[in-house]
Amino acid sequence: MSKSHNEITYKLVVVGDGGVGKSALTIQFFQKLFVEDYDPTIEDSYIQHTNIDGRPCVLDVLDTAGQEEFSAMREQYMRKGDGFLLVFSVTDLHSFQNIQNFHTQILRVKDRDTYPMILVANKVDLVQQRKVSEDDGRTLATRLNIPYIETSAKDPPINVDLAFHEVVRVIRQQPFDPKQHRRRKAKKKLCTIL
Ligand SMILES: Nc1nc2c(ncn2[C@@H]2O[C@H](COP(=O)(O)OP(=O)(O)OP(=O)(O)O)[C@@H](O)[C@H]2O)c(=O)[nH]1
Ligand SMILES: [Mg+2]
Repeated sequence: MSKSHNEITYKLVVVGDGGVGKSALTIQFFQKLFVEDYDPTIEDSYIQHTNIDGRPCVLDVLDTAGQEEFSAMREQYMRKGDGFLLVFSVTDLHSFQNIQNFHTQILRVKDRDTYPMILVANKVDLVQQRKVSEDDGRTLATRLNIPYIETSAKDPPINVDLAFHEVVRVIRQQPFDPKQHRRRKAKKKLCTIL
């Protein structure tokens, strides 16, 4: 999080397996249109001034690559994120099973026990092809202790704005981080000694 002119910038990172709809969700949120074609992402970023719960802010969203061949870039973008959308497709069981790995890797990179994240079950419009039930999704979210949101990036969109706004709410609810405070204090002390 950074602050300038009284406007906080939230860096949000969208992660999940290839083809689950990370780009479709991000583009639906920023441009209000559904991208029908699948064009695998390497890395894209979007920025927008907005207002969430009456408080102006800037959303800086990183749409990441889900394809395995780009997985080496993961640690780097994970380090930068203030909050994460962990996306799976309800039509793809493997993408659901992989959520745990993304969750574990984020906590390891952040060196924390918890971090602002939400679980996003996308493509809920594809009712006939659904492989992961809402119950299974909610159970995983409860186990990870993060909010659960079912979305569709297709028109008419379902819960797309809600998903992005919810991560910001989770970031805002974060208690004061004593670890960062300690580090800053320690630095100050060192300067006085010098
Ligand atoms: N029906 C339906 N199709 C979707 C939805 N979201 C994405 N898709 C389609 O699924 C395909 C893959 O979507 P992308 O958004 O490109 O997937 P991605 O997660 O960004 O994939 P990578 O960039 O490779 O990681 C595209 O053809 C989209 O149109 C959705 O909510 N419903
Ligand atoms: Mg993409």
